[in-house]
Amino acid sequence: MNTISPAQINTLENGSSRTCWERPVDQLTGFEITEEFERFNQKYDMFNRAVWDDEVRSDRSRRFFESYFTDLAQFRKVEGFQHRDYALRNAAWYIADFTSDLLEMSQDRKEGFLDSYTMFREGATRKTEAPAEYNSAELKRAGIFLGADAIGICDFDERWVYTHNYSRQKLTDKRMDLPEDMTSVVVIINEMHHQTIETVPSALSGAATGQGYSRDIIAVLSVTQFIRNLGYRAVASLNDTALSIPLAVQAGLGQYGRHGLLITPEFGPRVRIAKIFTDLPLVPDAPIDFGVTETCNMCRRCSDGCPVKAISFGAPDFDRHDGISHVKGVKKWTINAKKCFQYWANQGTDCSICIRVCPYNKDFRKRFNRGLRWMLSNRWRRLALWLDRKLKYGQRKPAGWWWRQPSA
Ligand code: B12
Ligand code: SF4
Ligand code: SF4
Repeated sequence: MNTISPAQINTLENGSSRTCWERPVDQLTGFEITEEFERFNQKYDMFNRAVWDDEVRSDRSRRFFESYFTDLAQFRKVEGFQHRDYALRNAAWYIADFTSDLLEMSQDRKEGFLDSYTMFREGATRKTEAPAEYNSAELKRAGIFLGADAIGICDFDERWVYTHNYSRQKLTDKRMDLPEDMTSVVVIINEMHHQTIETVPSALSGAATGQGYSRDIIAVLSVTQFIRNLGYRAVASLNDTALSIPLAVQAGLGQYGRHGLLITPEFGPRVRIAKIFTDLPLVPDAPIDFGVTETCNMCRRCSDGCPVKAISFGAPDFDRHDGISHVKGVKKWTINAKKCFQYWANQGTDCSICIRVCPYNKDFRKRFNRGLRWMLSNRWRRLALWLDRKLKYGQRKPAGWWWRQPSA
């Protein structure tokens, strides 16, 4: 197991009273964590600041959230932001919204989106007794069957667990429901729709976000219930409870990109991530390296493409922009989250331009695209990036183009 508590590390090193947050797994992922590190409180992420912090909350941000639930007629404007686009976006979000609204009034629970899920059936009273290797293989087979597009496993790592979740109803910190003795994290990936994301910025591309969430929820709830049916504890989580990206990297699902997102070999950054905390004995996967860091060192497509220049052009650093919305003591590329969210609020839907333009955002069922991905992993990288531009990958397509496509 890779997890060592901070106290153990202090004893191992020089007996200093400072907490050292490094873990053996960091040698495999390349993560650089200093003693400044503090676990993050969900209250300070942009979605939550938009409900309590006047620096982020505005009429526009209120209208942005309302647009997911109100009469859409007011949005009949330019292409991609018309009535039909919002209608599809909000329909794609429907399953996510449905689960998230389930217990809001009765139990101060916003199940899902920014809360942990609690709606499971009792599991088995007797535990299966299979070895960890078998459990891992069977969990992955079951997970793909239950709707996940990819699954990885890492050891439980408390660094990425929030100190608190946040109650958007009471505007207070909320107790974490996570038991302290979870041993593993199962990370689930679901692909987002390629063509609608080619139309971003648009409300239509927001349908890919909503559909990704809805599919992710079906997979994460089903896999969680599967583990409980094996007799073990399992806590399902979408955006709540912990930071998904470092867990996904540790679980071998991909690498971290300049745009601050996980890049997977199968779908690039065009994925949604969910995770399950469990005590089912499992074998962790090894982190992978397919050349993403070297590509990002050469490429600036996301930094150039971001309309509000929220993505760094420089090397990874400890910069936290306005401070409170970013984790402390981690060397990484960090987007300016306030600028990003304000852009969403201004345009009335979410954005994924940084996903659209990324050279890893391709349909890798096509052989030619697999060839480009191969080139991005080796000395042909520069040529691959040149071809990517030359062949106009990542260019915006009009939403009308998608609506006119023949139905598959
Ligand atoms: C809040 C939030 C946002 C905020 C910004 C974050 C913030 N600071 O408030 C806003 C609303 C602006 C936003 C925007 C987007 N988001 Co967002 N967001 C989240 C959410 C719910 C919480 C993250 C958080 O607490 N951040 C606060 C602090 C920790 O931020 P930070 O220090 O800048 O760290 C960020 C990264 O550097 C990384 N990170 C954190 N710690 C560490 C440590 C190491 C070692 C490394 C390598 C990375 C890393 O994760 C953080 C992501 O915000 C996560 C879900 C989750 N629980 O992880 C989804 C999530 C990260 N978002 C996601 C996506 C896809 C998007 C968007 C593309 C929007 C869209 N259309 O879906 C954009 C992309 C913007 C960008 N380039 O990053 C996906 C990422 C998928 C992927 N491929 O990686 C997630 C995982 C949601 C999901 N269910 O899939 N998001
Ligand atoms: S989501 Fe849009 S605004 Fe935010 S960082 Fe990506 S490109 Fe920039
Ligand atoms: S667009 Fe280029 S720099 Fe940005 S994450 Fe993708 S590969 Fe890296």
